[in-house]
Amino acid sequence: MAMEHAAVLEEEDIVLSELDDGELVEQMHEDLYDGLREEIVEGTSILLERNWGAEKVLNEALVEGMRIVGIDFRDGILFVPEVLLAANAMKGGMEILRPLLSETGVKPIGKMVIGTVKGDIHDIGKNLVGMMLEGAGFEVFDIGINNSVEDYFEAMEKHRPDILGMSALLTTTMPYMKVVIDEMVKQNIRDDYIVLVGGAPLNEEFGRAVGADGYCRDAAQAADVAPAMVRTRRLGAAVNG
Ligand code: B1M
Repeated sequence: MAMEHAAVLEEEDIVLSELDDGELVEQMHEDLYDGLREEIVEGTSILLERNWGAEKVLNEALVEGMRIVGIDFRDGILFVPEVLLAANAMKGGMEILRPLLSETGVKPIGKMVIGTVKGDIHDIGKNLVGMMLEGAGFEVFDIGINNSVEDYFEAMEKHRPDILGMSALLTTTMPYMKVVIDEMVKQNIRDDYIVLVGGAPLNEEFGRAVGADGYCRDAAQAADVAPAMVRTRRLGAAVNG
């Protein structure tokens, strides 16, 4: 009890704005671990005030902190409720970064529908990809989590995107990407869209095996390849009449 009390006091004593950049980032990793949303929001704002770019805050403070949470979740040190709190804290920071990441002011260079596949409720990575694509000048339609073939088809029909993006974080849900792509082939619409897939358990080989046009390791890579793929496709369409 005395130890707990001391820890609370110690936490209360920390004034985030008085920490230097390195200490603050480290503290944010700890606060993310402890699921402290308010502190993450405050830390994010402080780093931005110190002229950190939104992408640097995202990668060094938030994504890195979440990576540590992931390791301890895997090793059975953290459990689902704690990880949910960490995810909620991360979302607090992401809400501040979102408009900055997408603040390009350029006319949309393409449209993307993105969603996590059926049976899978992980959405942090997918949200990041959406944000980065917005940042790269895309109009993004995020259809959320747990999407069936019908959900993806409905969104494609409604938004007519250049790209369909699918995310999966579980080895048990990633095969569903093939179900969606196979149905696109069956309905003769596969070639109407660029299909990009991503998520921690995937790799290039898996992307090829399910028949996607590309696999993206992370959000930055997605933001890199997506515009190039849309340009190439449009050029091809123009050349072929
Ligand atoms: Co889950 N979970 N989880 N989880 N969870 C993992 C994925 C796991 C690896 C943890 C572990 O054991 N180490 C493990 C999967 C093991 C496996 O399949 N082999 C796991 C498990 C087992 C589970 C449950 C089954 C646990 C349980 O209930 N027993 C359960 C499943 C629920 C379900 O989906 N049906 C579950 C639940 C949860 C929470 C709800 C608690 C929470 C999700 C909260 C949320 O998303 N709103 C959660 C979390 C947070 C994680 C970890 C810790 C972190 C995931 C994350 O957000 N990473 C994760 C461990 C880990 O991955 N380190 C884990 C940060 C994010 C920025 O990275 O999502 O990889 P990531 O996205 C990256 C890239 O992958 C890529 O870009 C993103 C940004 O750079 N990318 C794309 C992702 N999607 C893309 C799409 C694209 C392109 C790139 O398309 C164009």
